[in-house]
Amino acid sequence: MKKFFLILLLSAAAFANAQKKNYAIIKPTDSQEEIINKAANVVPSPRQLRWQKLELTAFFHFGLNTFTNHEWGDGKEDPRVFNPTKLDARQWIKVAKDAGFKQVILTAKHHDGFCLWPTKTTTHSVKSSPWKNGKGDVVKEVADACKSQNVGFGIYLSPWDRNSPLYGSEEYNDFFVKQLTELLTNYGRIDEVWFDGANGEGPNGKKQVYDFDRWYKLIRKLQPSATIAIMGPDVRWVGTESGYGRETEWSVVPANNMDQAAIESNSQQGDAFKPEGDMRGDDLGSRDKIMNAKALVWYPAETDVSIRPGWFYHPEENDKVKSPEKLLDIYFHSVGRNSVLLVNLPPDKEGLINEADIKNLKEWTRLRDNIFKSNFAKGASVVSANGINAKTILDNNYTSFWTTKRKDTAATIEIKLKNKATFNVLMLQENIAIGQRIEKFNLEYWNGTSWKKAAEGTTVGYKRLLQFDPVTTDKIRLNIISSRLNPTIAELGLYMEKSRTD
Ligand code: FUL
Repeated sequence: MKKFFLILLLSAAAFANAQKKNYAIIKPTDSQEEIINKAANVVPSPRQLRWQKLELTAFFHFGLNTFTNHEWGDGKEDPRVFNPTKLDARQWIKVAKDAGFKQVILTAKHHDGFCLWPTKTTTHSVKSSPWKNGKGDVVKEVADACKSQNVGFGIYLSPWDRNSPLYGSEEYNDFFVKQLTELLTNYGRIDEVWFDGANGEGPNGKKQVYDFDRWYKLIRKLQPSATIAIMGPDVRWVGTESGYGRETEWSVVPANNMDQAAIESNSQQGDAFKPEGDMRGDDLGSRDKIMNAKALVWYPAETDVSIRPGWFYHPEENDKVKSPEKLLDIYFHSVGRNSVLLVNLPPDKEGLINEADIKNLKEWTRLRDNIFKSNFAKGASVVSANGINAKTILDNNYTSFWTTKRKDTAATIEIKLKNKATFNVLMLQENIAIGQRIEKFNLEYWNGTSWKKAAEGTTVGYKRLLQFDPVTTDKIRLNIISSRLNPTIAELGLYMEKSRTD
């Protein structure tokens, strides 16, 4: 009998979890407390959670601009200039994988309209180029290299097309759907579709009204596990191309254009949200921001940045590749600020990632490995008076987590290290499958006579990294000062970044 009740209880818990959604509707009658509760219970969809765990993804900007030495083509370029002599997509993927990137995104078509695959929709493609006598397919080569090296594959298809004569008419949406269909059916699994926000004039001076709803439905149908980024409902632009995310980064943000009718019909769930508004403010999701929202949605940040000043390869930028130290700083301020980092590695005219970029990527990887190889908290004893499962914050398993008893939203976790250690980096992870909740925390260390503050922060989310002056101690405590609902910590790490103190 007891067993029966246990099963009943467990399945009730599983049911409650299954009920969790990546959005919440706010009623005009909801109290402030109800709104905060709703925000704390919004969770990523399975595709958003998979994407968040990638941490590092790479962009490949490659196309006619690589050969004309431009950033934006005007659509009038001669496709015959596209002729990479040594193109080897396996090299691109190996370079990316060795640097820790888990997924890549290729510019299948940039604003100039030139298609890197032999599309049936236009002759402005690799088919009209001398490369492989017009028989080549860059999308296929990259997709195949990703499959064989077990790296995720995504496509960038620019809605803005400066070559298509259809641009500016309803037929352009049909044309775009055909291009998307080719890409989503002929290349195996697609993990991300990236729609850029640029929307200028086409060759005949007209602007286009994009039929995003139709495009989203097509992607959901053909590649249901793909995230749709930027001008899409799954992944938000962080708001800058500097590589630096915001200090306080909430993945739950207001969405005032949720389509109620679509939400109510089950089949549409998850597609009912259209991105809107300016993503560049310092604060998108604080209590103040969500108080007046009509709806809340899980809409996490992606930080895109190029390893070079431009997005496309330019030979004169070979000595302007971001240094390993700069890339490390970017890592701390993007992945370490609750976002996924998307670094652009533009292949050169030969069709290879240039040596200058490879050199800095290798050194960046070495710097990261050196810092994160030893967690000084490993094997420590962990106690928290009003918490449960405290030990799990050191079990290297993201799914198990510490949380508080009753309705406590503040707590202290005390950690006694196995040995005295010197460290200057704190890593925290919330279990976002439960929701993003922590609003304020600090880290204190015992200096032999009293507790001293080493670092403090606001949001945590999927991952938070904090750098501080080195401390030597065998006792620390993490104080969760405020949280929207019971906080969770999935993992905690203490590391030493030597290069900062050398
Ligand atoms: C921008 C584009 O205009 C750039 O060329 C680049 O593709 C970047 C990632 O997005 O909006």
